[in-house]
Amino acid sequence: MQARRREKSRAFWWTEWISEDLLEAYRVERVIHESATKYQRLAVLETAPFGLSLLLDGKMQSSLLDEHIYHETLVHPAMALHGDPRRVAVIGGGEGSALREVARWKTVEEAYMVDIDQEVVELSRKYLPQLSGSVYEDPRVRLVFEDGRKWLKSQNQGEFDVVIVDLTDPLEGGPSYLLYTEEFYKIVRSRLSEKGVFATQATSPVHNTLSFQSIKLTVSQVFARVSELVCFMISFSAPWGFVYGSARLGVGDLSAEAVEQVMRMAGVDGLRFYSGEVHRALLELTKHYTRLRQAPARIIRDSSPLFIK
Ligand code: SPD
Repeated sequence: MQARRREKSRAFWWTEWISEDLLEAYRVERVIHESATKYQRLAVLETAPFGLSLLLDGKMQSSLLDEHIYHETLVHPAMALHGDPRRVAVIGGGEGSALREVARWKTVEEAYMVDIDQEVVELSRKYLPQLSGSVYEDPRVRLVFEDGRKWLKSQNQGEFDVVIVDLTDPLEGGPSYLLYTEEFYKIVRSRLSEKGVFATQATSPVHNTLSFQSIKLTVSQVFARVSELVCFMISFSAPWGFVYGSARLGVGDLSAEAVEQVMRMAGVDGLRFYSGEVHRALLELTKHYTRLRQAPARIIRDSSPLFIK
């Protein structure tokens, strides 16, 4: 009892802006690690509601409670839309979870993960090894520490089947806001093969409405077909949006059976959230969430980036 009381007394409340109208507080049991990398502030916290968690610039990125919901929804619909992804690039995604999901596809021959911040990758491996699992031992995996936009630009045209963009939110002064612009999406499209598919995290359609709608509008300037999915992220305290771009198909064109079949053919297993049925359920929820709040949207450009709080 005595020990439990002492333990509790070290706990404190962490506050995090969800939007400029919403500040959240959650209990932190223990700070495992805190440092400033070359690009951002990094914290690994044992939180009471979400378990062990990685935060960048004060914002939740991945918690053991539900990171699989985010990463499975980001990666698998894009891979399923392509159907036979062989060369895949993850831009960002430093804790390794998106790469872990890509590697479930046996069709994949080469999977790049390109993160500007080597320290995020190293500290995640040290303090949150559950997130990357054994993915860095996979011979198909290539790790690159470089600005994702610069790196993608240096690749050949039509090189990738799927490009997954797994970033921190577009924060003013942060390392990722120039990877939400029309100029960046043009680079992505040109490095995708004809049937290539692109997926990006797209902030919350409910709490960051202008940002979500603007990301969608900006992607639609570049890709013929743009679609979206929303899932509820417990540790972000928000419904969370993902936008997919391609030449032809959108996520709404995939039936539950088609998703199951393509994943079976590709030997995908071990998923904890996503399935054909969940895909269809998310489409229904997405309509609901995106109807809840509407906002004007604008095209995001390098010269007029968009920031959230
Ligand atoms: N509000 C937090 C949003 C974080 C989005 N990116 C998470 C990246 C995890 N790989």
